[in-house]
Parts: sequence; structure tokens; C-alpha cells
Amino acid sequence: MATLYLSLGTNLGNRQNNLDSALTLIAGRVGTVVSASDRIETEPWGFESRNSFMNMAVKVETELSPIEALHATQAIERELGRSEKTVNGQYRDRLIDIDLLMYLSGADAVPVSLNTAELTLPHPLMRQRGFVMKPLLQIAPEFVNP
Ligand code: PH2
Ligand code: MG
Ligand code: MG
Repeated sequence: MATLYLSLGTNLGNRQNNLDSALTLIAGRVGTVVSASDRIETEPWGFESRNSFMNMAVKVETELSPIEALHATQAIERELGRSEKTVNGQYRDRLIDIDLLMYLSGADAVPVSLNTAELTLPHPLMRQRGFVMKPLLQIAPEFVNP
């Protein structure tokens, strides 16, 4: 058993429905959603767009490994209609984005560090991003300023 923190974001279509659908699929395939933050409206960070985001964070108890969890969340993104992620290295508007923030292994919650071409844990940019940290700190106050 492990604890996984995810960041969810959407800035296209019906954003509340996109988050609802993602949460349902996460609960079915990744694990038990044990807490969910408020949904916050945020301005696009790192690219220009007229479409503002809805962001939230969730805590999931999972039996999946980090890579399995990555593949499961990528499949959910595709099924909810996410197409390409970046174009020429630029972020794009998206129906849903699910990012792995932190993976804590076992009952003693040991943080997993991973640095592969496919996945880096903890998420390398999360502490620079208010749209990630604000919801995350609501559900994981223990992660304030280590
Ligand atoms: N995601 C990005 C880039 N910029 N800005 C906001 N406000 N919310 C996001 O979820 C977001 C972003 C890359 O995934
Ligand atoms: Mg992202
Ligand atoms: Mg992503």
C-alpha cells in the first residue's frame, strides 16, 4: 500500500465535469481517493491562454507502483480526450491533466525519489507552482516547507 498525491488541472470544456470524470476513473483504477482539495480557479502558468484553469489535488491510497500509476493516469487522460501535451515545447490548453506529485511507500510513508526519462518523483516543479501547492497544502499540511 502506498499514498499518492496527484494534481489535476483542466482549462477546456466543462471543467467541473472533467474533474468529476477524472476522479471517478482514478477511484476505479488507481485506488481509494481518501481526500480531495477544493477546486480553485487559476490563471494559466507558463503559457498564454484566454482559458483559465480549475486545479485541485487529491490523495489516493494505491496498490500500484509509481510507473503503473503513471500509465493508469495517462490512460485516463487519453480516454477523457486529452490529445498532445505540448507543441514545440509549449504548454497547451487541455481537457484534463493528471500529474503525479509525490509517492509515499508503505505504512511508514517513505517518500519515493525517482528520476527516469518517463517519470520524476517528487514532481520537480511542484514547489514553484501555486496552482499545485495551494490545493496540496489543504490536504497535506505536513508538506509545508520541509
Ligand atoms: N498546467 C501546466 C502549465 N500551466 N497553469 C495552471 N494555472 N494550471 C495548470 O494545471 C497548469 C498551468 C502544465 O501541465
Ligand atoms: Mg501538468
Ligand atoms: Mg501532465
